[in-house]
Amino acid sequence: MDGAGLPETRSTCPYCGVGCGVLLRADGQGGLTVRGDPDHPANKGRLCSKGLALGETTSTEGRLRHPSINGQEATWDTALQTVADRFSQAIRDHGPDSVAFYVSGQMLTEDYYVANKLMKGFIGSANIDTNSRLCMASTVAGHRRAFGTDTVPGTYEDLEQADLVVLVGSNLAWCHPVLYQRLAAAKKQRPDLKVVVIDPRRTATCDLADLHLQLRAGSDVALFNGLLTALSEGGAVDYAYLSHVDGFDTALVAASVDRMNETGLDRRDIQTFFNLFLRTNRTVTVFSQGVNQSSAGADKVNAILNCHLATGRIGRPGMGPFSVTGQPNAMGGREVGGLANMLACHLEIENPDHRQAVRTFWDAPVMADHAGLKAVDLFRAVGQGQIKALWIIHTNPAVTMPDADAVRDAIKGCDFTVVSDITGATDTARLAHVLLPAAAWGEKDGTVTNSDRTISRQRAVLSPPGHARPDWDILSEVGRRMGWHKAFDYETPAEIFREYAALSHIAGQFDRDFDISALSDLSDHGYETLPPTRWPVTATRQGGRFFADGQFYTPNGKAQMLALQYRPPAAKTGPRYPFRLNTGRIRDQWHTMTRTALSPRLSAHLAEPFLEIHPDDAARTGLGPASLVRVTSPVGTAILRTLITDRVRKGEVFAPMHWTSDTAPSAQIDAVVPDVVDPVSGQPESKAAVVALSPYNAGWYGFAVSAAPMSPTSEYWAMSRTPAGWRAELAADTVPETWEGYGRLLFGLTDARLQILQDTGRGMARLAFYQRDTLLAALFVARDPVAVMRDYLVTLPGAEAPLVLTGQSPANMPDPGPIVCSCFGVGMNTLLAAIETQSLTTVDQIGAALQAGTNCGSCRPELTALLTRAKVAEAAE
Ligand SMILES: Nc1nc2c(c(=O)[nH]1)N[C@H]1C(S)=C(S)[C@@H](COP(=O)(O)OP(=O)(O)OC[C@H]3O[C@@H](n4cnc5c(=O)[nH]c(N)nc54)[C@H](O)[C@@H]3O)O[C@H]1N2
Ligand SMILES: Nc1nc2c(c(=O)[nH]1)N[C@H]1C(S)=C(S)[C@@H](COP(=O)(O)OP(=O)(O)OC[C@H]3O[C@@H](n4cnc5c(=O)[nH]c(N)nc54)[C@H](O)[C@@H]3O)O[C@H]1N2
Ligand code: SF4
Ligand SMILES: [Mo]
Repeated sequence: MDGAGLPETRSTCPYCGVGCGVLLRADGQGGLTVRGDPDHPANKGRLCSKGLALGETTSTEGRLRHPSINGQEATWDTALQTVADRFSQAIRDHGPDSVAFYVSGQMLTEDYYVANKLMKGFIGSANIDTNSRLCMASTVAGHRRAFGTDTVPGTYEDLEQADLVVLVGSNLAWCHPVLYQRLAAAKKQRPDLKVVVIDPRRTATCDLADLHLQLRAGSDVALFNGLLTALSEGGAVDYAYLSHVDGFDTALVAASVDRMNETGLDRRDIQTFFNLFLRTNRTVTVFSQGVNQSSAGADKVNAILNCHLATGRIGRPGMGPFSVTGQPNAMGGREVGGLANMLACHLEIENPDHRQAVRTFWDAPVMADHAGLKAVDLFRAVGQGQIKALWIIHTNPAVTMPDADAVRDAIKGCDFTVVSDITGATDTARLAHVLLPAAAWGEKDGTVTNSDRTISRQRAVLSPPGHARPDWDILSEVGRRMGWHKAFDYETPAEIFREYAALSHIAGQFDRDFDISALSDLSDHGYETLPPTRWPVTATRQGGRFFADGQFYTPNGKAQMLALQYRPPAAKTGPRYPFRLNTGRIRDQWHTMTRTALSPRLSAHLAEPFLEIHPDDAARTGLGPASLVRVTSPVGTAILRTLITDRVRKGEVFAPMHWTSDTAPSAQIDAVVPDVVDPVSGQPESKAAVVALSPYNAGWYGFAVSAAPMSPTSEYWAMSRTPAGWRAELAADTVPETWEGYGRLLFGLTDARLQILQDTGRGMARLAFYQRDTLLAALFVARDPVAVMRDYLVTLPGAEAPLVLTGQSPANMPDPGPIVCSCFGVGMNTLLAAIETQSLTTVDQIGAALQAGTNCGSCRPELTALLTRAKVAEAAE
């Protein structure tokens, strides 16, 4: 309870793998207030911008309320029977491997458990793979090769206790913001804590870095092989610990082939990094998608693990390799056997004893006896007609799989596709034969595991809209209707969790590390009140770290170092495709934006898709500031806004992954990324496509604001939400017959009063639509990218705004500029003005003056960058 007197419910944030605890209070009318849970070990009360905006994203607007079959509303009874019948029929006619599930690291452990049990134990196929294949598969493979198990050895506290934190391919400031804040706080307290960032881009995370190694994309193995050699030559090898490790000598021989020129880094910077690593015992190496999403992803992981094994810096306070997970339950999915090549509880599908034990435990009729198709192969098989029935749950592969257009075509061509989602407005949901409404976060109960093995409860505080049901419940009922009544007779998630915990006891008997058997007799009340709990949880052990004792889970109990050779990314740049395309995330959006884009605050940070390009490359490609650029790869094309910046290396460009047909149809970046995968892990190389760039010179450019959603049709458009409605960027080749006609169609305003200003000779038009004096919508058109005060104009729809057509704010109402602090809505112009007029020199002073950066803190790296910019400008004067 807090001051307001209403009870608060503890739950867990549904976004990133930090797994922050939240305190939720429903207002009884569908609204929700959210604050950080001071007692949760992951965040101790902190939240980032996305977590804080959760209350703005739980409205039932746009939610699926009932099942549908071929677009027609259907009852649950008909829909579920159709799913069960069509899957059963495909299995009868074509065998168990003719069906597949594609699921998600955002599902609850209980959802995952039921899906996995149904596919692997009852249907008898392992054709269940998850979007974690695009996310964590290389780490899973690397961990298993080195440790014999997929286990993160350490805990979050290690980042705070370390003397050196190396961040490899991780934009922690934007993607794991609360963990970043914990690290920033530790560094502030103990400035001797050094941070090294290894990333081809200068990201917001570099704000904290003592050293940024801006290496060439894909060259991490060359760098870490060099490091292993330096550790050996510099006397940092822990020979006592090596008695627990095989493969040191061969790994060292392979590593001694010097390929460090491939990194493109200055040798002195490399040496600085090596020296730091050499002399710092308490070292944590955090890694993420810059490592995993690579055709050498598993090798990159093992190159990092090699260095930690050789120095014995593993599983001890402040020491260890640390893969941070992306999705809220990426870790839980790995534990519960969500990947096509695993069984539940770290048991292995290739191991007949493991299979038999699971089969007996489940009393399963048939057990999958070989690994199933991994995501990319799975959708290829769908495309080739080998999969007759496909069920996609909690993920949007038509947007996020590589070669996304081919994936979309494959799904479209599948005989029978089921999609479970919370909204029907996704590129994948639109392709479903049967569309099932899922209960969303905040409406259902279950567990998730975060990056440091802490299992936390998500709890329901809202009612699902219409007939929506939790995923575990939908899956269980299909299992029952397929004839396995007893095995899927679950009534609560607690029952599922207890069964899962009991299964982990068997895993313990096979000497697997994932053992939570002490939770197998948890009462319903115990489940309801389960506090955050780090596994293992057995009669004799709870939580802690792994591997300091030298006990591994390989057949001979020793860790394995690997002999690794640097391999460049699969696609080669050349005259035809001279640029390397890196892709990733932005601070305030989550993947395909089905939830975060509902929040105007989150949408204000970066409202449009963009391509970061170095100034020299922009000049030689003929790209001006804010112009549009066409990005073409061997598989597809996209149009993006040019963002000229020296944050990227020459020859490398970066685009975010978030936009879809609903938000910016020509900016879907996975249409450009080919489906090349790592041969070991099957994880796609999402960050190293090769592309050609050319200016997209449109016939006209437009900027529009509106109180209601718009219906753009132009070649290029990008639309996002604002506090007053919507905004859109537009561009197209052909000038419409009349701007009035175009505007009325765009805004759906047939009779509204129009104010128009036109100069046909200069290709300029400005239109404002009113109801009486209230502005409904406005459109600004020019022959070049439109220069108007966007951040002022977006505030006007719904207001009395007689003077819109100037496109400028009146002198007494300065344009705040693009939003930097989304908590308090503070724009860049406001910040720069205050920095100058009030001579602010620190982020804390900015906070005192404008509040910016004082709530969630996610924008603090950007505030530092603005201070630096202001200082540079002053020095230049
Ligand atoms: N705001 C936000 N946060 C998120 C998410 C989100 O959608 N939005 N998604 C969550 C999920 S599922 C995930 S998996 C995580 C991902 O978290 P991160 O991995 O931190 O995020 P990315 O932006 O995908 O990529 C990280 C960095 O890898 C760099 N990189 C690219 N190629 C290379 C390379 O060859 N070597 C090295 N060393 N670096 C390289 C990129 O420049 C980029 O800055 O974020 C989670 N958190
Ligand atoms: N180019 C490029 N591509 C990438 C990446 C990259 O860095 N670059 N990153 C990859 C990575 S790491 C990841 S994790 C993936 C993520 O990619 P996806 O998982 O495909 O993206 P999301 O937008 O998170 O999709 C989640 C879907 O689940 C729905 N949903 C929300 N809540 C529920 C619920 O409770 N139940 C059900 N059934 N549905 C729900 C949402 O509406 C949404 O449609 O993208 C991958 N693709
Ligand atoms: S860091 Fe932000 S997105 Fe990640 S779990 Fe915490 S509040 Fe949620
Ligand atoms: Mo991910």
